[in-house]
Formats: sequence, C-alpha cells, structure tokens
Amino acid sequence: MSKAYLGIGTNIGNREENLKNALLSLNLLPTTKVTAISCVYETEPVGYAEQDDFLNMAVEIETELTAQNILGACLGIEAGLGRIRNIKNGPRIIDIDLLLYEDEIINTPSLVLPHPRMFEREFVIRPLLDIDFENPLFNREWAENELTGNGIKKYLNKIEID
Ligand code: X6L
Ligand code: MG
Ligand code: MG
Repeated sequence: MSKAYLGIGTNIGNREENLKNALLSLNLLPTTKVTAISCVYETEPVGYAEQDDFLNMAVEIETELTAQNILGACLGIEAGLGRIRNIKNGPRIIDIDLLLYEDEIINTPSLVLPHPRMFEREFVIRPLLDIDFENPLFNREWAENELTGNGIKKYLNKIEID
C-alpha cells in the first residue's frame, strides 16, 4: 500500500460540489481510499489574475495504484467532471494534481514528482500541513515570507459529504 498526496482546486460553477465530486471519484478508484482531507481554503488566483477565486484543498490517499496510474486517473476524473482545457492557468471546474507519491522522485515527460512548484504555492502547502504537520516530505522549516496567509483564507473546516 502506498500513500500519496493530491492537491485539488476549482473556480467554476458550484465549487463545493466540484470538490465533493472529486473526493467521491477518488474514493471509487480501484484499491484506493481517501484517508485524510484538509480544510477547504478560498484563494486568490495565481498565475493568471483575471479569474474568480478558487477553493483549494489537499487529500491523502492510500492505494495500490502506481504514480502513473494515479496521474491517468486524475486526468480521467477531471474530464469526467467536465473540465475543458483552454486558457493556460485559466479557470477550471476541477484540477487534481498529484503532489507526492511516497518519497518517490520521478522525472518523466508526463510526470515530475515531487510536484516541482508545490513549495512555492501557499494554496498547496497550507492544506497539506492541515493533513500532517509532521510529515518530513513537506514539513521543512517554512521561512516567514513563504507562508504569509496573503490571498488565502479558511473557507470550511471540513467538507461534508452526504
Ligand atoms: C509567475 C508565473 C508566477 C506563473 C506564478 C503560479 C502559474 C501558479 C501557474 C505562476 C503560476 C500556477 C490555481 C491557481 C492555478 C489554484 C489558485 C498554477 C496553475 N491553479 N490559483 N492558479 N489556486 N489560488 O488551484 O498553479 S493555475
Ligand atoms: Mg494545479
Ligand atoms: Mg493540474
């Protein structure tokens, strides 16, 4: 069984529903269980400013799938939930990023792990630290200027899945 961490973001439509649908879909993957979820944050867009605010969260999964399998599954779930890829860094119904898979270092054209820009993005790191503040994969000493709280606010302590 392997542990992996995923970042999820959405800024189109019913954002809470989109997050719930992503969690439900992940939990339906073969051999896979969502084992921890972060709080939900409302975050200002980064990379392309002229779009609505995001909801972002992180999840931990346990799975027998490989990192490549998970990547493929995430792209499949995104498509299934109606994601259309047009503007680079633009608005999306759902974005599911594989951030970490155990302590594996992967450098292939389709997948780079750990996610190369995760440590620069507070909308990724904040939720991960909710899940496991101690995890050596992402608990390195954060410089004061890295986790500012700017452009990110807690939106929900726990998303309710009925
Ligand atoms: C210079 C150039 C500085 C580009 C930053 C940052 C590009 C982030 C892409 C960047 C740059 C991204 C989300 C988002 C996106 C999200 C929030 C990306 C991909 N996804 N903003 N922007 N949440 N708040 O999930 O992460 S586009
Ligand atoms: Mg992303
Ligand atoms: Mg993505």
